[in-house]
Amino acid sequence: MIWNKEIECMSRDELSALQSERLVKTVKHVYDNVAFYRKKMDAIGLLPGDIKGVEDITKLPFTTKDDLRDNYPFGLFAVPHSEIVRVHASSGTTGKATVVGYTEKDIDIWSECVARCLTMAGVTKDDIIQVAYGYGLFTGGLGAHYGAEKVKAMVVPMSTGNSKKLTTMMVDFGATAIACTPSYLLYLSEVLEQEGLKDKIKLKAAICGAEPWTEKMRKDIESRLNINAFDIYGLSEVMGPGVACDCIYHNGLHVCEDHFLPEILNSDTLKTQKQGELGELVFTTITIQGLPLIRYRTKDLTNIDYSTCECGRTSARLGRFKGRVDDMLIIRGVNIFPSQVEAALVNVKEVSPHYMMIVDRVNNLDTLEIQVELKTEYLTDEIKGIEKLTAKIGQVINQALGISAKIKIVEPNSLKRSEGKAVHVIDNRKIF
Ligand code: DLL
Repeated sequence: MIWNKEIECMSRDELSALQSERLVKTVKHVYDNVAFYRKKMDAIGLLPGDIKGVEDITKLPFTTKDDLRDNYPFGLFAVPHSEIVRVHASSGTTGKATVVGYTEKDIDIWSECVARCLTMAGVTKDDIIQVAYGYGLFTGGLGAHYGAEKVKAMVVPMSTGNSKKLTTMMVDFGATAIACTPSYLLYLSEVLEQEGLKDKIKLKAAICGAEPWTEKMRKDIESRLNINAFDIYGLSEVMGPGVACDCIYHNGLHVCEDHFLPEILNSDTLKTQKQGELGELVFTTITIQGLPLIRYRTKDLTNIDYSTCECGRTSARLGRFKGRVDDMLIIRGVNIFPSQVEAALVNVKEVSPHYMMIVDRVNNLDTLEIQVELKTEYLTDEIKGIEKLTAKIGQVINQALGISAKIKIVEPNSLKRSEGKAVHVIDNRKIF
């Protein structure tokens, strides 16, 4: 089933005309209402009138996560606060969150996009869907929730955390769909097995995203639970989940291109890659009012295919994500930059700024250990003192990252020093 046939199956020419019209409006909107963009455009002598259509996109300046952080919290909003009905936030590179604001219309657009994705996954008003992304500042929970209500499914807002309750309700309610991270779904499949509930579920589809996963992992989930698993993509800055999703043919993720204009660029030269070539995904939002973004560098690596899909949709399809250009990690669905650990540790006087993050996946759950070096002057044999310090650092890290980590205090000068770029992460999950 297709949620919005007129748009999703529009001819590429018609779509391009629509995108051009919307891009022109967006550029004027940001020039008139966001000092940051006005300054950037003035600096290169670009006027809104110079942008006549999508073919002019490369004339526009880029936006990065740092720009959002530098304008924290509301500096890039393009409407007065009275027009904003909701905010969400995600991790910034050094502690400060990036904050996103939505007008009522933005929330409608978001729900429409998620509704399209859920429809690709076969979810209808007859389904019972458990939303097991986190609710709160993270966009996953509420984003999926509103989209699921839009398709008029029965929504069970589980959020994350209580896996036994979730699996029990999955059986008792006869849930037919679930939206959560792929690693959490693998974990849930184990819980179902342990609880002897696996044969009792009615699940048909899972809409998984928020972190990288492989085609092998998708197939593994499908065979373990006897369901169809779909890949949904999005990022808070550009709305949240629902920017793109794969259909029943699992041949790339259909972008909601009438709202988000994708480009794939070589991240060194910033030149457009050829169709099919791997590069950095860049988005320009063309209908968003609250926080419109021009050429936002997602730092996600993928490729694009503009051919019509077997399902009939004409929207461009993104290949499975192949990693990131920067050092952002996604641990238990939470975005983490090593620099956040560094920023947190400088506040702990007993330890040096040398640290190592060891990421792994045990029983399908991500684990994070942070090894921290004690300063020589605080070296002690007293176990109680070390335990206290470990707990203190644990708290500091939890506050900074939003997830817990196992803290291991190590002896002064024991962590390997690097001669080139410091290596702060060992990721044993081997996702890519
Ligand atoms: O993760 C939004 C979301 C929620 C997407 C629920 C899908 C489902 P952020 O926390 O801002 O937003 O993280 C965005 O997560 O730039 C990617 O690096 C990664 N990511 C999201 N979806 C996928 C996916 C949400 N399907 C960052 N495959 C993005 C690979 C993904 N990576």
